[in-house]
Amino acid sequence: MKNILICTLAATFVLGGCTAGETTPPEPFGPVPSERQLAWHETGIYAFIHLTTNTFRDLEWGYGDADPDEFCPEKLDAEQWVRTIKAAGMKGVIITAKHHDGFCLWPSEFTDYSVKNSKWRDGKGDVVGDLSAAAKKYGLKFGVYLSPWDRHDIRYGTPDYIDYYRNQITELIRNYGPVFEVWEDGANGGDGWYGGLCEKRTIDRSTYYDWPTTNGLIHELQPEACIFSDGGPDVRWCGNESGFVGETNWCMIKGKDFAPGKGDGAILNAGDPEGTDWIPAEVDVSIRPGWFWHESQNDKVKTVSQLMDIYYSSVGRGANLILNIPPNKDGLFDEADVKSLEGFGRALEEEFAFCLNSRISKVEATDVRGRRFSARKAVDEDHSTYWCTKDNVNTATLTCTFRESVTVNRMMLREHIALGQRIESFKVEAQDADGSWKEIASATTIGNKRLLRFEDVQTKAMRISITGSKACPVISDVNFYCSR
Ligand code: FUL
Repeated sequence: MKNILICTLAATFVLGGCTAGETTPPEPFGPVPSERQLAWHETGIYAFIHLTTNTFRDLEWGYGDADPDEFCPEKLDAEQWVRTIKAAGMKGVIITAKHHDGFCLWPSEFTDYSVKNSKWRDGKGDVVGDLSAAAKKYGLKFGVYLSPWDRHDIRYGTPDYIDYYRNQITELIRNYGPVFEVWEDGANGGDGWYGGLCEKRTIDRSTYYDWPTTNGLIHELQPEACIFSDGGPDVRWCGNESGFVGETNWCMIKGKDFAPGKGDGAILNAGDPEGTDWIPAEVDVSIRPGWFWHESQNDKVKTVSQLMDIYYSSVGRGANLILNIPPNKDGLFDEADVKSLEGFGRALEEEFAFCLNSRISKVEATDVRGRRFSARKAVDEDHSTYWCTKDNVNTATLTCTFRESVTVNRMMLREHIALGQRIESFKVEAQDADGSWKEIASATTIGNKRLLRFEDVQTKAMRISITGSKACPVISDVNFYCSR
């Protein structure tokens, strides 16, 4: 009896002042990410490794005719790569197991054109195996790039080649997994060695590979693996190789309009607010001008500040970043690349080391769905909780007052994307000593993450106004930082 009374009282208290629905989360809006995509969004930044016979021939696209003996990275040390990747603050690594030249960096049972027929380590070497083991040892996620275009193999262009491709992707996942991402490159078709026939071969990019079957196989073998290609199915290309996604970046596109090597670059860059499928953007860029190592580019390694700009225009706009670091002829990252990456790792840590949220004394919002979704949920440390307004309230303001005056120059905002991407525009203002509000920044989409950097602002209060949203805003994080 006593228990029943307490429960009744508690229920009355919780519901007091609320109408039904205020304590239930909003319905998902539009396309939403799958479990594997949600995990991918948390990965943020990872490394790309481009290595093959090209490295020894000073080439970007090998013709497919190099002798396996030319592949000879005498000092190859995958742990050196992985240590550097970790020091740069990256969470994973993807390797070109086979690039367009067709040479396989693992001893595949489905071709002779691989490390097993190279004099490197007497044919006993296995670059993919070494890297997968090093990644496990150091706690990095691991992924594979298997070029759909193969300029070496005589089967390329025939149905047999599709079996070959599927056998190899199966072999890679089974022997070296778990993999978090599989990269299906769009570059395709043209001239090549093709078993010595040295000719031009053209395929139909939309039909030749029968991608739905291959992708189904990958997902069956490795349900956690996100598949990257120009148009997904899980992750899309950002439309350029220069290191940026659109200032406005929606995670949605109409997947049916795309295939590897086929699609509208502008849509890939910005996404499509009316898109029917959740296919977020990945920004792929190299630390050097080329994807492969070239001695002539040793003095063209991107600086810490260039890498930071790329970080803000990729991760900072809600995309993921895959940064390529090509090993040299010895099979090692060059000193210049290591120096830049270590510096970048330190800079990244310093950038967000000093969070000011613990100094917030009061958080108010112009609308709150219910106590479970209070304004405070946006500034707590828990990414899984969020501030949310009532249905149909699509504009709102969140005001944070600090205990004492603080210096702010960085911000991070995140939507709770499990319920869809909603916000179209927002602005940030700081309160002046005289009580008036001054605009500090404004931007469009938020999505998984939006990073802002601005000049030092000395203030006792900041407010964020959602000025446009497709449905009630659902915000999991609003973090303020002071970077020195
Ligand atoms: C492109 C390829 O042609 C380049 O060689 C490189 O692998 C890059 C990541 O993708 O499409």
